[in-house]
Amino acid sequence: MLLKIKHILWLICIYQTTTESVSSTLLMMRPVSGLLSGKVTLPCYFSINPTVGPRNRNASGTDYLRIKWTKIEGGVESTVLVTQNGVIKIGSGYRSRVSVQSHPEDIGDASLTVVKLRASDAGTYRCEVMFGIEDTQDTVNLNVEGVVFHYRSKVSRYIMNYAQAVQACSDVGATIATAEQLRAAHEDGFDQCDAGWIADQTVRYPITRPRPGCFGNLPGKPGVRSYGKRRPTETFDVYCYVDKLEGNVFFAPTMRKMTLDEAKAECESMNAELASPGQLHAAWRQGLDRCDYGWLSDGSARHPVSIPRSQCGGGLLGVRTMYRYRNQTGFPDPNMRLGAYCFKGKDFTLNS
Ligand SMILES: *[C@@H]1O[C@H](CO)[C@@H](O)[C@H](O)[C@H]1NC(C)=O
Ligand SMILES: CC(=O)N[C@H]1CO[C@H](CO)[C@@H](O)[C@@H]1O
Repeated sequence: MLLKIKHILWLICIYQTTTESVSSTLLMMRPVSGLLSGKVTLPCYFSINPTVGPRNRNASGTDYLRIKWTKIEGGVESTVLVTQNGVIKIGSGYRSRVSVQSHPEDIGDASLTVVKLRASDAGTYRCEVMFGIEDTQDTVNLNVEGVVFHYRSKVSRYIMNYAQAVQACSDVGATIATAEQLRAAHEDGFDQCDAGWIADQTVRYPITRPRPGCFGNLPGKPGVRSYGKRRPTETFDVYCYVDKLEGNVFFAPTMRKMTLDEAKAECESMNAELASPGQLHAAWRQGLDRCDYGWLSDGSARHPVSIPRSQCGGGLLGVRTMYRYRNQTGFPDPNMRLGAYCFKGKDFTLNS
């Protein structure tokens, strides 16, 4: 971290000594956080009162204004939005999701608003503004928090009515997902061939790899399938949503394999508790990667894969669930010996 800051400060020095004639700003990267399917504004400001030199005016007498937002990924910059004298161009993948103020030159504000946020929007963005004689650039990091996951009752498939589905998400440290959250997760590649309750009392499932048996109302096409609004007494699985993790999830550092009760005691011996499925999914989103199944607070056993490997989860990303039966139902026998995922809250005080 310190190295990074040093590097940036060093850049600022170089930049200022080599570009004396142009007044410029290059500020330090600041992270901005948004939530899945939510809205965020990436700040970028420029001076509307240049102090040096004649202003660079067009025939019409107005200052030439160009705003360019790009995303930097692996050293490659891709266009997010460019606006030049009132003409606006938007990169694919950002259509109807990004905008800037309609008259940025009046207030010196070239900030970018992004809506319907996806997890894949996270990363580094650069804004470049040319206005009159001014040439401003700035870089900002965006974090996107929030993850949608499928949840099935420990008893069997498709046995929760709407009220039980809402309760099930709450019991595992999450809330029932909204249709917007499921759509954003689908755009990031979420694929699950199981019908689940959504907050608006519809039943849906996200398919990115269309295949027989999962076509629903969209034969052959990727997209979120919908059964429409259902009676609250009908029974399905559920899609839950969890935003941020207020603490730490870790795999219990012991070589011992444990029953569910032993796993619980092991976490407690470290002033922690068994993590909930919601906490494990939030930790997975933050990069937790582990190939060992571990017990969780609801009595399920799962493990997070955030680095694809063929020998772990078949090269797929996500949180893998261990089922008792081949038809993917039932939680494992509590006497089975596994690892444990523990959770320790941020404000947890050690009272030994
Ligand atoms: C899944 O398999 C188990 C054991 O074979 C069986 O008892 C159960 O009824 C099956 N559940 C479903 C939903 O097919
Ligand atoms: C001097 C100057 O900035 N000229 C600009 C006037 O506007 C056109 C586009 O309408 C720009 O291409 C010029 O660079």
